[in-house]
Amino acid sequence: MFKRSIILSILAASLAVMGFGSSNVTYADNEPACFPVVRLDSVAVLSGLNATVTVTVERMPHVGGMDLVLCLDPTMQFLAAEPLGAVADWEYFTFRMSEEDTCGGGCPREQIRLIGIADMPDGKDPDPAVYLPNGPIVKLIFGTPADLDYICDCFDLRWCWFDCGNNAFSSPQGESLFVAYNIDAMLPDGKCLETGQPIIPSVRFMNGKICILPPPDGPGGENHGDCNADGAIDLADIVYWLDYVFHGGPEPLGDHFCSGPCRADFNCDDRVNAADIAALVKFVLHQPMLHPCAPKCP
Ligand SMILES: [Ca+2]
Ligand SMILES: [Ca+2]
Ligand SMILES: [Ca+2]
Repeated sequence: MFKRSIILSILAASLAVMGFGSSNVTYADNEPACFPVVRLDSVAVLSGLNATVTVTVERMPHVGGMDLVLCLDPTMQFLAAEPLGAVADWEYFTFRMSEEDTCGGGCPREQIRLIGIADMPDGKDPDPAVYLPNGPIVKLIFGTPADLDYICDCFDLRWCWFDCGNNAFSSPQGESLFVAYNIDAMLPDGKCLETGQPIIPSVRFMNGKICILPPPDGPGGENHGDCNADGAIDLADIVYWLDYVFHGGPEPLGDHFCSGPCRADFNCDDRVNAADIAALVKFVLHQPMLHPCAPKCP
């Protein structure tokens, strides 16, 4: 039932884009603040590490399928997408990527398409709860460049539209599509509003970004916390620090970069105190995180 209707709705959208059908537009009558939201995270990640960006849905009515398209700067390397929450229990989920230039030249962009269908024609019905996928729905994983030229740069992740069926959720029976509340601005040719398919412009799509943090090995920074001067910051340094400060153990080994007490001063505030061991423990247990002495972005 549903699968047939989603196929019909896709067909209807295609026919509509080709100019068939009559105007049949339904506008949501609530305030934009109450509209369903589809949101991309903004995240910051150390240069060269993978960035995880979550797609989150809020206030969405019951839906049975989605077709989402986002565009990103090719500097970010898209690696994978994984369904989350209710969408992880949908019967079909796939992602595709394309590097084709769909904007007429001169604007290289990469596109990621996320397609999900709650109920496929496999004789099984999904749990009714999957039709209400509010919360995180997809995890996107990107590789970031290790190139120092990108330090402190941010790269946009934007929802993008090439035709009416992009960035749309279908109703559970597939008879209508929930699209961007401002779809006429996203597809300025107005084609989407002229389709014969019931579309409900109601969803607020919010963009995200990935920002690249400086590496934690700024001048001298890597020495702060390396109490045993072996070039790594790990559990042994916590032990060394505790012994030095609380049990009268030996001073950390200094060098011309960083004196002994300098190495115990993990957070670079020129004092050795409890704040250093707290930050050091957090750093060792929760790496990768930014070293407190790393150069900061403006
Ligand atoms: Ca099924
Ligand atoms: Ca060490
Ligand atoms: Ca300190």
